Amino acid sequence: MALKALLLLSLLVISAGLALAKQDPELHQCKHQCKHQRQFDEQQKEECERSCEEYIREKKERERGQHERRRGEGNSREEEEEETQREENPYVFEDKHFEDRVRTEEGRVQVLEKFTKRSKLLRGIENYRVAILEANPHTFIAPAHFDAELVLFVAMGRATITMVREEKRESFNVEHGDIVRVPAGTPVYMINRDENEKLCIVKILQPVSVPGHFEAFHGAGGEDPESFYRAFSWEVLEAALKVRRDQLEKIFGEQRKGSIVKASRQQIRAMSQHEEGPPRIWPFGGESSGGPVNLFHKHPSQSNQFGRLYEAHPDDHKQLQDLDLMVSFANITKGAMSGPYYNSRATKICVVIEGEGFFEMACPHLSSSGSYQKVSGRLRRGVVFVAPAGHPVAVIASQNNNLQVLCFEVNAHGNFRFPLAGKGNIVNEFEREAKELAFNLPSREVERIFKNQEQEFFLPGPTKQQEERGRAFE
Ligand SMILES: [Cu+2]
Repeated sequence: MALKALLLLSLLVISAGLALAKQDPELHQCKHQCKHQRQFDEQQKEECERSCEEYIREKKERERGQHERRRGEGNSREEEEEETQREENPYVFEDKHFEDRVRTEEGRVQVLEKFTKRSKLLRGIENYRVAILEANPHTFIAPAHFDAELVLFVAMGRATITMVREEKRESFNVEHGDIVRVPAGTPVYMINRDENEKLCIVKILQPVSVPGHFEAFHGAGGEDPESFYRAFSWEVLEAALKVRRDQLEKIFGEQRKGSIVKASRQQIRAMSQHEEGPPRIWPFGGESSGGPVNLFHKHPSQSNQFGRLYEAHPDDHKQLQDLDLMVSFANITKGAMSGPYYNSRATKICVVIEGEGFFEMACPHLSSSGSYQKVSGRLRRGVVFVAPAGHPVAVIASQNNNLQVLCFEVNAHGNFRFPLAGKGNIVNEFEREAKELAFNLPSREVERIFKNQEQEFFLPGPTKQQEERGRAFE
């Protein structure tokens, strides 16, 4: 009897232990951080842990609510099927797919989830991550290095970016359209030097340590951003920096404002004027030394009344060469579209910078019936979409606003764009017999469609867009 009771008791203990171990990893992490806030007393730590629990509970409730709403929506079988297809569309990312890495009163850094989180179809670009930094006017973004190769695009505002390269410091004043390469591990910091305008920087990162994951390492900091110096024992730090512990505690204990903070006008002026390194020479200042390239100072590679395309190719820019990355920017006139076309080798990762519209893409992977699935998505500021190599795609601007899209194209070397409409479309290149045989129609009829094309790449968009969009999305 006693033995049985003992057994029961130990079982209870074990299952309680299991329940604890199964704690939500995010909750665990949150509580862990509470425990390690050195400035908190015991009561504050408890409060902090309680707010963690509350946060997770609310989050779970929100998620449950969303799930139920979704389930409640579709009535007919068909609608339900469409719903699953939309959920399985792994090529479009919206607000909810971003996570705040940094959030202070003066700005934030949002990181997009791993491309493979929803579907393995994007494993070809698994080792790329997208992040967006936003900072208020006259702010300082704390020094850090990353275990990732980094390419920045200034989407809005004016910044000064400073990098430390082997004992020398280089600063660049950058503005809308500038592309900056930050090699992995390079200490980098920046300011928003504009007094009124927000700074918005879109980043693509290629992790070099843990595939698909990157971290920021802050040395100069305190509690927030937490300095990595603090991870060392006092003994080691005292020896390394040759100062006493109380001085160390002071220097690594003051900063609590986070990694984006307000700067004074004087500080901004001083930091944006002390530009070291080679001066900027038109069109791309300091480019040979790895400085910025401005996309908009280049000639557009495509330009007509329906849109403009700017491209920075790795063959032309050393900064992008080893990453095999092309950066492009399309400004599609309202009511017009780009494509349809496909990339021969490159996979496009696109971020909508301004405007609205939608895209359509043919994907054989998502279809169960052996044909092509039409993948589509509504586009507006901040939406990210991916067009893999070989996939025919068209991007359409709304009737009301131009659509501005920034794209990072991975595997750019040797890539060709094959137009599927417009002048120079692939069918036009076929000889007569091939047209006849492929379409099973007289070549005249095929040519009437594919030869009757005036524009290239940017084309007039559908006139019945409203209807089209209605069909594509809801
Ligand atoms: Cu596909």
